[in-house]
Amino acid sequence: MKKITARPYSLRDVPFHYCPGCMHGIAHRLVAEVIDELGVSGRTIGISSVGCSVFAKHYFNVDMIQAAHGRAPSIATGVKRVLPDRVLFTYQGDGDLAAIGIGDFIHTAYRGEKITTIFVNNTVYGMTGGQMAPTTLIGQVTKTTPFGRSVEINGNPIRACELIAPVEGVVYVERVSLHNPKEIIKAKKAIRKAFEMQLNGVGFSLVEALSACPTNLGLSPLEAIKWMEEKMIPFYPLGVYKSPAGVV
Ligand SMILES: Cc1ncc(C[n+]2csc(CCOP(=O)(O)OP(=O)(O)O)c2C)c(N)n1
Ligand code: SF4
Repeated sequence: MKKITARPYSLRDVPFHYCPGCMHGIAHRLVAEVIDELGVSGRTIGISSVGCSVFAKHYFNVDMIQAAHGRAPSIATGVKRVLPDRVLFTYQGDGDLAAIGIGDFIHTAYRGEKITTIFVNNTVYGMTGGQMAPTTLIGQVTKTTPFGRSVEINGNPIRACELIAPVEGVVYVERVSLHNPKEIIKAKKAIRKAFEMQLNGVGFSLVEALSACPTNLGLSPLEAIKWMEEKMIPFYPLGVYKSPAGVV
């Protein structure tokens, strides 16, 4: 019988702890497949952040370091500078990257560090029970915004791709979504390109993957996918925000 799919070598055979409908597991698999395809599992170091993906270190079959909240890009910077032949990626949620870690993220981008950031944006703090994140949509109800996020009180959501795409030293920025198979295929291509940029020594690369947190949205997995299509993607448009000439 022809084998058409298998667990990637770079993903351990350990059950995920994620809730039904969570897309962290999809993102993990895509990253693992790309690491396998590029043949770099032996020299890849991932930095897991603080959030629901804190256990990413148990799932990826590559060397992993656990960062304190928001500090993953700074740790990746240090490791990459000491071991420049390694492939460094950070795996961060939106609370981690865009709240306490926004300084580390922006300075890493401005320094043009040759690392790759995988940023899973689900518009809430998943792990800690659904508080407002910097990415929470205007009007979105969360534990700490029971009347919906208000621009007057809470300010505007942060769009990470748009924020760092213009920065020199940032070479590749793409926003993808994990809500259906077609978009998941595109997401994998984006992750692969981001890793390739690093392997070619060009500069900082970012892939923002839109994702759902059905648990904290209070929706079923299918309802959460619909919510992403109707509310999230219009606010966070998908596409390539920066890419070197000739790279499509
Ligand atoms: C300095 C610090 N502040 C706050 C926390 C509490 N905390 C842990 S995870 C988390 C939310 C992470 O959410 P996000 O990055 O969006 O990831 P998700 O769980 O949604 O995947 C928070 C606030 C912490 N551990 N350390
Ligand atoms: S709380 Fe949300 S982000 Fe965390 S595992 Fe559950 S669905 Fe995923």
